[in-house]
Amino acid sequence: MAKIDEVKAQVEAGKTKLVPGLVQEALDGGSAAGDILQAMIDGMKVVGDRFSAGEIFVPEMLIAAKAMAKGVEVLKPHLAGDASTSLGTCIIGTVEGDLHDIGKNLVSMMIGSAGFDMVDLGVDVPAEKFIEAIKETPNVSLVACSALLTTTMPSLKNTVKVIKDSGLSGFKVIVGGAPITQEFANEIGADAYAADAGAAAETAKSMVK
Ligand code: B1M
Repeated sequence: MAKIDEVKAQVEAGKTKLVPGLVQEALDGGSAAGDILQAMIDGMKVVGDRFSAGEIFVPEMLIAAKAMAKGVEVLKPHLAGDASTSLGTCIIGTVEGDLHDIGKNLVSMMIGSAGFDMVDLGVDVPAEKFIEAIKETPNVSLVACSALLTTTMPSLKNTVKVIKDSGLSGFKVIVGGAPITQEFANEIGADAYAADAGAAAETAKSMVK
């Protein structure tokens, strides 16, 4: 089995201890960091599909997520660029009610590497906490909100509304996550939508420059 396929298989199996070494071996073997990342994302898709089919349960999803997070740690220096100018501060978080953070962490890493200073509020972040952070943080140029569940799309909508209604200004709001679409982003009044972490970084840069 090719190393990159092993990475995918061991993410699916939730082999937290094996994945970092396999990622390193894949890098050493010449695989591109982006391809290794995609293999892990594909592995998580398989995990999600198995969960939907009732073949596995939340603990297995959680273990697979931990394995992927360990693999991403190894990939980090190879994915992130070295932006020298600051484009201001980006406040990022997963919205209230939602505990998924792997995608948000990748988006944070890529936006950070595009030249933003990052303030990561974590997961399950109430709209009011975004507001507090915007008020307390100097030079905020971007607020990034992630949502991974269809059931937390209303929470994302509320978050954007609370931010927009707050009267605070000087920054843009970008949203994303698996169930989110450009159409939904438009509907809830976000300034931008990105489908993945790379697009989020590109969009973030173009919005504040
Ligand atoms: Co959950 N989960 N989960 N889960 N989970 C999904 C999302 C699901 C699709 C699985 C499935 O059923 N097939 C499903 C959602 C179905 C739906 O909403 N229609 C689901 C469910 C149902 C649930 C629970 C409700 C299960 C339960 O308890 N019965 C529960 C909810 C908990 C909660 O949040 N309140 C739950 C729990 C969990 C775990 C905690 C066990 C774990 C998360 C651990 C963690 O994140 N630390 C987990 C996992 C691992 C998954 C899957 C398998 C993988 C998610 C992931 O990390 N993907 C997922 C299935 C899947 O996604 N295929 C699933 C890899 C990651 C890189 O992709 O997060 O999509 P993603 O991020 C992408 C893009 O979306 C985008 O960029 C990233 C990549 O470049 N993006 C942005 C993300 N944020 C962005 C922000 C942006 C721009 C782009 O701008 C700001």
